[in-house]
Amino acid sequence: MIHKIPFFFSSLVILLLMLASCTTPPSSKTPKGQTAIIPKPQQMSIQGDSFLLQSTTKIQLAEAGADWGKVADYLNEKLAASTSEQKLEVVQGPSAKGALNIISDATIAGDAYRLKVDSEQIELAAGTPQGAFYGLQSLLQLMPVGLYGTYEYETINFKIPGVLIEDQPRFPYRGMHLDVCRHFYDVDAVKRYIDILALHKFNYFHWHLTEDQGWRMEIKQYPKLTEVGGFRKETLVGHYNDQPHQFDGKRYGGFYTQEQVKEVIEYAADRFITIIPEIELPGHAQAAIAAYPELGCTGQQLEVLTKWGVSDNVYCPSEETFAFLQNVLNEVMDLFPGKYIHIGGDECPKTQWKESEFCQQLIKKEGLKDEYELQSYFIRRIEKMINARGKQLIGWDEILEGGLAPNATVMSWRGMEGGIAAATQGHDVVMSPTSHCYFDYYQSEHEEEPLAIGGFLPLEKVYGFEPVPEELPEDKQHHILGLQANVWTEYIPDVEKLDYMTYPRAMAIAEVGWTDKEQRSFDDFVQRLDVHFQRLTAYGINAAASVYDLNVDCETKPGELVVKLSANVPNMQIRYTLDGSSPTPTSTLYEGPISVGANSQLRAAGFVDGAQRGRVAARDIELHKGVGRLLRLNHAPADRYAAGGHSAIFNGIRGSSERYGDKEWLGFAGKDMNALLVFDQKTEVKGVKMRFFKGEGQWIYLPKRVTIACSNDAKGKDFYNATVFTDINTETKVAEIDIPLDLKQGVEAMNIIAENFGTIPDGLQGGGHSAWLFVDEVEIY
Ligand code: TNX
Repeated sequence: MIHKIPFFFSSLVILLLMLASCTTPPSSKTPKGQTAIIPKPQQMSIQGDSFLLQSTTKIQLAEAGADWGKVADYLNEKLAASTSEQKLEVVQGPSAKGALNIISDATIAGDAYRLKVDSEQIELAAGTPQGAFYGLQSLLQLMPVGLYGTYEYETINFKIPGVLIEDQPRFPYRGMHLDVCRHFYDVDAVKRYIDILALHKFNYFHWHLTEDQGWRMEIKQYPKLTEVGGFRKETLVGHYNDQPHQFDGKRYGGFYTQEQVKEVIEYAADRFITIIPEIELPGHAQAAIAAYPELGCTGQQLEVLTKWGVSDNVYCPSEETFAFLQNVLNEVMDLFPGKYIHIGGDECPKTQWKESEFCQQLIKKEGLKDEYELQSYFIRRIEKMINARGKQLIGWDEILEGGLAPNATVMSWRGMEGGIAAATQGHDVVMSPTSHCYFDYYQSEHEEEPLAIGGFLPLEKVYGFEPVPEELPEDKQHHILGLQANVWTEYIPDVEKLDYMTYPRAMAIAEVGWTDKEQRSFDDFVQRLDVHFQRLTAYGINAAASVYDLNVDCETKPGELVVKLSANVPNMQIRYTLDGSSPTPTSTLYEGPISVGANSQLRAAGFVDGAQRGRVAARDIELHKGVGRLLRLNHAPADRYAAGGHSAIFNGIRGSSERYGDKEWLGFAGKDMNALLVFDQKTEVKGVKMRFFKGEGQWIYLPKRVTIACSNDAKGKDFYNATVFTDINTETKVAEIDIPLDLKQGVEAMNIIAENFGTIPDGLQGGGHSAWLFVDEVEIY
């Protein structure tokens, strides 16, 4: 039986429901938020009554010594900022009832801590001030979320739930990196970055200070490094792949004085974070060579690089260069108290060393095999300088090439392999592979994602990172010190975008670094993140909400498309429309794959408690004659560019006109696209439309020609009537072609071939390699 509700009444109900959903802040129902700690503690139980922290509560410090004081100071700083400048009195002495007691307990090892909250007192016990600092971070996350903000409360009056937490980090190295060279971040921005690291129990900040595009740290002995090397005349606009390159014509730069560097080092030390400075060598050094041309191999006067990529201009391994680097490193080591000095070592082209007579003679004189061994010679000499000062060299995994320096620590970025090789040789390793740790990569497939360097690294993938490779023998595993995520800033010009790219992915890295594997679950993480987002918002952080976007996967059937929608977070309702209208809390509820049998405009979004979370996913579906008719592709596309399956180019959905990494584009490495389509009856075909991506900077070329042949054989044999289409070109990133065909009499099968460009000419990006061919929708009409 169907009950009919009068129209005005049902509309009223809908209106009320919508109003209710709009006015309900997501925070109102989250008392669980008070125990949403990131990174998740190893052991935590909620027990007993809560403690009321008030302005009269005292901090009872059981141990003297400045570093214990830092823990109390940090808490007071946060309290003062989030209230009207209120602080707690700090008293030296043994534990007392009613107080927040910070206790030094020698039985607690390493950086572990124990936090016990009950109605009578708070007991924060640790073996070291650093451990107590981590306990304090957990305590802060038990307080209301506004504690991360500014002037959110009048007074200190916070209810803290009764808990017992026993916690310690999984890895001794938990790092985040920031490239301040491609784009410059001033002292305040760097301090803010460091503070957020502290909130998440990171203990290393890798400060990437020198690059081709800018030298950012004052060196007293070489003032031109910052005067000249600190500024570039202009900067590339848009993506490196957009050809021809265009520039903004604006001088850009900046640097830190040594006084400012000291200030940042102290700020980090107050948060138990060690800074690792990176002074890049022998490559990525064009800014230094622009300042002092004698450091290069050609002696040529260069300018600070204005575009991204890898420069051929590298240091010449001359005595003059080594003396320069010795002096620079001495000033760096005078300032930075930590044990590690990062010397880069990555992406050093050997072109100029091959051509330089000096380098060739040096290779002979030192009995080296080639330029790779020359690089290793270079690094070994630098290592001696660093070791002589009691410090340790750390470098990117290229420092393995030509032989590793005896005491070096390796940062493995091109994958896990470099790390495995180094650990096998008995060297320490920090894992930082592009696959899981590069926050300059895209984090969502959504069309509106801001420009990124490329790649695809969603939050769940970051969270799934395992830094200790299974294949590494157990007795070598202790060499994996931990992990680090990198924020390269070619496409990150300001703090707002820096936030967007870094958070919440950095929180996932924090948890992988801190919490044991067995304790972690992504679903649980995103639930805590829901609350954590409120803290980040209070702090003023522009974190990405991409995790709330939906995933859209399609499967083709003859003349039909089956669309699967899924959310990345639990407890999300998916609602959709097929008429192009925006989904609302009352749109059709997604309950399983949708069979789309007619042209439609799918719009879908996720809802939690009636409120939309994340963006609307939009797919315009045009069920042309080729949908579901693909019999096979005669050459397979590359796995990493076939996320939507082989039939993605015959599914009725067009991919992005800006990016080729989505589920609609197929990428063929050095191969043709050769598709065989079979219809289940004679079909009239009026033509074929096709889309190809052009990104010559990334080796992606348009096809030489397209050939279409027809067959009257139901199995796809005996082709005839080949139509050839050439001169494919475009001013934009995507070439769209339309090939009219006169096949009124109908065909049973078609063979469509887009011919790969072939070998890229010398002198161009990727010269000598075979080109990529990227194909999107092939529409048969
Ligand atoms: C490679 S990672 C680089 C950086 C770039 C980065 C962009 C590494 C050691 N070198 O110079 O900024 O790729 O993802």
